Amino acid sequence: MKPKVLVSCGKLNFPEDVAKKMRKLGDVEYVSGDYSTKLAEATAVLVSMERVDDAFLAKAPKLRLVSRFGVGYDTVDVEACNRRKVYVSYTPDVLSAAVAELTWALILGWMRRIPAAETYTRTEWGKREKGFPFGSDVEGKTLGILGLGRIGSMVAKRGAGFGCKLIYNDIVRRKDMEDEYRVRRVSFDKLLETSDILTVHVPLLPTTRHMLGKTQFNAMKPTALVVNTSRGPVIDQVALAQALKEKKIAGAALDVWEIEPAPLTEELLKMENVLPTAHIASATFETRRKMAERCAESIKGILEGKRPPFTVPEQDKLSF
Ligand code: 8YV
Repeated sequence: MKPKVLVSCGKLNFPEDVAKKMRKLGDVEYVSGDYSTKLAEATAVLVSMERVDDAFLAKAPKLRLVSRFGVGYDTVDVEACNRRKVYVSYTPDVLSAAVAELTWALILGWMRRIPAAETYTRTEWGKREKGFPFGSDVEGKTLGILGLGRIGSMVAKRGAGFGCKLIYNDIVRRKDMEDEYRVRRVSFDKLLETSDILTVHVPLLPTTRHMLGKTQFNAMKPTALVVNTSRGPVIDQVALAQALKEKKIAGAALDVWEIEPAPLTEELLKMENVLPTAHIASATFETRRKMAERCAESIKGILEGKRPPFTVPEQDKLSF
């Protein structure tokens, strides 16, 4: 009997032809909804945003690999995987450009009021009534980047092209980026005070949860825009809605949410100065295929009895 591989991210994300290449080595099954009973026989599982914790792993005694379809693996308890000798792989790098592009689409969309302009064009333009959607320049604005890692750096590079002043805050200094793109490292407080546009690119960790809340919004410019394409819980959404109502900041463009899918009752979805998207940052045909291929390489590795490539950094020195 061939080893069992479960794929929970659907055929759009993990195309049939990629799955086909693995079928010589394993029995690949697409799953959806609650697939916990199928875990009993699984050797590898490709996960989307579902939580992989002790309870999940307890149902999967034969599991050797959790392949995360994405770069963020806050949904996977890596320590629990280590205890059970299960590798965790992810898909860094291949999606950085797509996420940076969506970040810029949100920045430009909000600054130039594209959603309002679209509505105006479809409804009011011919009537020549009030409401012409004036926006703001991006050139010359200070772009504050919280987290200058793989994705933050790509956002900075594009920001240089748009003529922004670039500042960043990160626990790691990026001298290479400072030299090449004139991006200046500042304290977290300075980043909040100085940014016209603040864009978030940190992973979700205990130390970054609610990193932006009431105190931080109060410290920002009343004209500032906050953009988030990282993880919803990095921002305290209740505090954000309050800050927007009290005009402590001017707006937000959000691709990620504390609860996903964001419930339609969510206050931020009803605000005109919020530009919302549905966690689509990596959702391009090209990027999702690259992500699928990365996952397939890791799965192939485990099915061939090798150490899989693209394991998470916490497992760099581990071999099971
Ligand atoms: C999701 C992401 O993984 O890379 C990440 O961490 O958040 C996204 O690319 C993707 O939406 C499906 O799981």
